Amino acid sequence: MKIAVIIPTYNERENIRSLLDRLLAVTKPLAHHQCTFIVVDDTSPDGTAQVVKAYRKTHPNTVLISGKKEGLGKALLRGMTYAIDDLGADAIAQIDADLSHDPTAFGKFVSALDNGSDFVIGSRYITGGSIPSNWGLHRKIYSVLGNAVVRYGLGFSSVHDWTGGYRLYRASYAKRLREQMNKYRGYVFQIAFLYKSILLGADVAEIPIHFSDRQFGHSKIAPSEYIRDVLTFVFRQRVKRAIYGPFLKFCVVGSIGFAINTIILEVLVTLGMHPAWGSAVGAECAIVSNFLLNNNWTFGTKKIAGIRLIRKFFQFNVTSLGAIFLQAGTVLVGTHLFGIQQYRWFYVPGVGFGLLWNYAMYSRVIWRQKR
Ligand SMILES: Nc1nc2c(ncn2[C@@H]2O[C@H](COP(=O)(O)OP(=O)(O)OP(=O)(O)O)[C@@H](O)[C@H]2O)c(=O)[nH]1
Ligand SMILES: [Mg+2]
Repeated sequence: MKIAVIIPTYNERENIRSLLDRLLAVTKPLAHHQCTFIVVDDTSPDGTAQVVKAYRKTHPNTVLISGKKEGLGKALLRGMTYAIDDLGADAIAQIDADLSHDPTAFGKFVSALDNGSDFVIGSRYITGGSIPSNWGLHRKIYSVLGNAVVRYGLGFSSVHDWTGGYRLYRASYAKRLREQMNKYRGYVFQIAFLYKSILLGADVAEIPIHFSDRQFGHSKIAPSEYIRDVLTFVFRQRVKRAIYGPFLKFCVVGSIGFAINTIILEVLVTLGMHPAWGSAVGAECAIVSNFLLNNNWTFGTKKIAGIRLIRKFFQFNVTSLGAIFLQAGTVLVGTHLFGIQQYRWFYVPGVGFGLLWNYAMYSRVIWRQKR
């Protein structure tokens, strides 16, 4: 397998040679794998590029890509593009240049890929992994909390470390995602790339790593910009998933149900039926339509079949009562406080509460994902 190892550098003159030496030592014995090291340097003022150029003379499997400073994400993307287009790599690795990531762990990453994983990440937050014990409390909290926000915010809690930059993945993910990755210029690139790979179905493996503080040079991360980018990313993705996910379909199904309810009521009243009965028949027809459409479309991936269908349909009717109570309760409280004429002001939020209730019941009870 051809592995391209991307090493982004900005002012890493004191670290880069040592990292390359150590990486070479651990990758040499890897039979069946051919590694190329791509240093992506943003014309570091400290002369990192000169060190790499000198190193290349005796180590031809080292490549230097120089560019202007546009952020870590842009640098990683340049490295990916070179790995795909120029090297024809099968797998791509990323490692920080500041020796925070231990190169001796790299063999475990390769084994995990050999064993069938698609995306291997170095993890500080699983058993066997760690962050530096000498970090102050605020830095530990910042690191753990930041990671937790991403982990739970994006809703893939089985992956423990989202913000690290030590990874190895199949090049196919970089090929499929590189166009979309263009918009993530900074450190959020790491999170976005992992997230999008998971959405494409990547099987993630985590290797415990000890993260050590850099000894030379300075951190380039700008905390306020990073926090803003991460929160924006997590929020946007959740909204996107909510809009394009089952919720939108649920609303469409609900609207069809509402139309069925209204039409049947009007037809039956025209035929001479009492509106109360017409309304009840219409409501039950809407419930049947909602149940079938939700089962086949909204929650089609968790479709209920066979004899369970009858039990679940009964459950569906019972949970729908909750929405009716919420709607009626809101109207009751509102009219009690502000007078009967104001009922429309409370009918609308009442319908909204009922909608949320139904969605929660359908997704968490009726069409609950079996674990
Ligand atoms: N080419 C390039 N590399 C960058 C840029 N920003 C950071 N890097 C590199 O990305 C890696 C991680 O950056 P660090 O500044 O160490 O950030 P960090 O490891 O997330 O944070 P610390 O825990 O403070 O070290 C290092 O190898 C940096 O040299 C950039 O704009 N361009
Ligand atoms: Mg670092």
